[in-house]
Amino acid sequence: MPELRAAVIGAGFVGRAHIEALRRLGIPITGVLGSSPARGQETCQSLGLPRAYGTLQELASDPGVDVVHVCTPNHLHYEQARALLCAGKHVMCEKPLAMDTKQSAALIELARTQGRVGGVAYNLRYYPLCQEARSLIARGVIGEPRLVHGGFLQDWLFYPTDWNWRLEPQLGGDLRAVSDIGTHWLDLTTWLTGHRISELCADLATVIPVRQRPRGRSETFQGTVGAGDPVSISTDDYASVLLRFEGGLRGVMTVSQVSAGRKALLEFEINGSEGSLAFDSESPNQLWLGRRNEANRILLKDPSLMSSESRGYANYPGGHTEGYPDTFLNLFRDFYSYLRSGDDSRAPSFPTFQTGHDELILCEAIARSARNQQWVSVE
Ligand code: SOE
Repeated sequence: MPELRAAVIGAGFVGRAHIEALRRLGIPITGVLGSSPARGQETCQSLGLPRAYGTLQELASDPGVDVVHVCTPNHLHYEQARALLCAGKHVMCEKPLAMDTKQSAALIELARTQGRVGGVAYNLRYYPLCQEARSLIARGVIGEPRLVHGGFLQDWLFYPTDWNWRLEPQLGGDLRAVSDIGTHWLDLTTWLTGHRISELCADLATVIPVRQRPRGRSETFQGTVGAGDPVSISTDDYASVLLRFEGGLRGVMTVSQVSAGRKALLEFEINGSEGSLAFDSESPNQLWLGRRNEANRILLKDPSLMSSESRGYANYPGGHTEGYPDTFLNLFRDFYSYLRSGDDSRAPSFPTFQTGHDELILCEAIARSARNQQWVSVE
C-alpha cells in the first residue's frame, strides 16, 4: 500500500502534539487547516509544513490526503469528521468525538457505510506502563479486579481569570472536566480491567461560578492576562462519580481543573483479589505493584522487563524516560498500521469511534445522574 499521507485541522496545543508524533513516525503531512487562513499560514511557516489549507472543503477535496486529524474545539468535531468521511478520508478525532451520542452514532454509521476508519485520541492508554498494566491484569497478576479508584486533577483553570473555549457550553459541551479529562480516566479503566460501567452516581460542581472572559485569544494551558468581561459559568470544574462495573468491580473517579499544584495528574489504583497496581502520570515511568504477603514493588519502564504484548510501546530502553508526547506516537503507530493492513476484519487495538460513542454515553449518564441526584443505569 502506498504511504498514507496525513493532514491536521487545528494547530493549537494538541494539534501540534499530533504533528510532532506524525513526524516522528515518518508519516508525510500534506498541510494544516488553521482556525483562519492567517493562523494556518503562521503554523506552516513555524513548523515547516508544505501547505496551509484555506477551507475544510479544500482539504477534504485534496486527493493527496488519506487521513485527517481533527484537533479543533469540540463543537466542530462532528461536522468536520462527517465532511471528511464523506470525502473518503480516514479520521483520527480528538476527544470527545462529538457533542452528544446522536452525533457520535451518526459518525459510526457513516464511517461504516463509507468504508473508512475512525479513531479517537484517548492517547493516555499509550503510556508504556499503562500498556504493561493491562498486560499484567490480563495475565491475572493481581487476580480479579475488585476496586478501581483515582482520577485526573489539573489547575490550569484555577483562577477566575483563566479562560478557555471549554468554559463555553456551546463550544465545549454541557460537561467540561468530565468530558475533557474524566473520559480519559473512564476509557483507561474500562480498557485496563476489561469491564464496562453498568451504573453510576455523579456529583458535579461549578466551583468558580463567574469567570473573566479575556478580550483576546486564549489557548489551552496558557494563562490569560489583560482585562476581561464577567461571564456566568455552568460547566463542571469538579466531579466525583461512584461507579459499578459489570462483574462486581466497584470504583470512584474524581476530576478537577481547579486543584492547585496538580498540572495534569492522571492516576489510578486497581485492587484485585491477588494484589494491586497503581500508576500516576506525574511519574509515568513507574508502575507500583502491591502485595499483602510480600514486599511491594516498583517497576521502572524497561522494555526488557515488560510483557511481550506491551514492550513494543516502550520506544527507548530502560532508564530513558518516556511521557506524554510518546503516547501520541504509540497511538498513531497502532492506527496507521491498522490502516495499512487493510484488514478491517481485525479488531482495532486503538480507541475507535465506538469508543468515543461509549464515552459520550457515560457523559450523558453522568449528567442525568447529577441532575436527578440519583444512581442511573448506563444504557
Ligand atoms: C486539557 O484539559 C487537556 O489538554 C485535555 O484536553 C487533554 O485531553 C489532556 O490529555 C491534557 O489536558
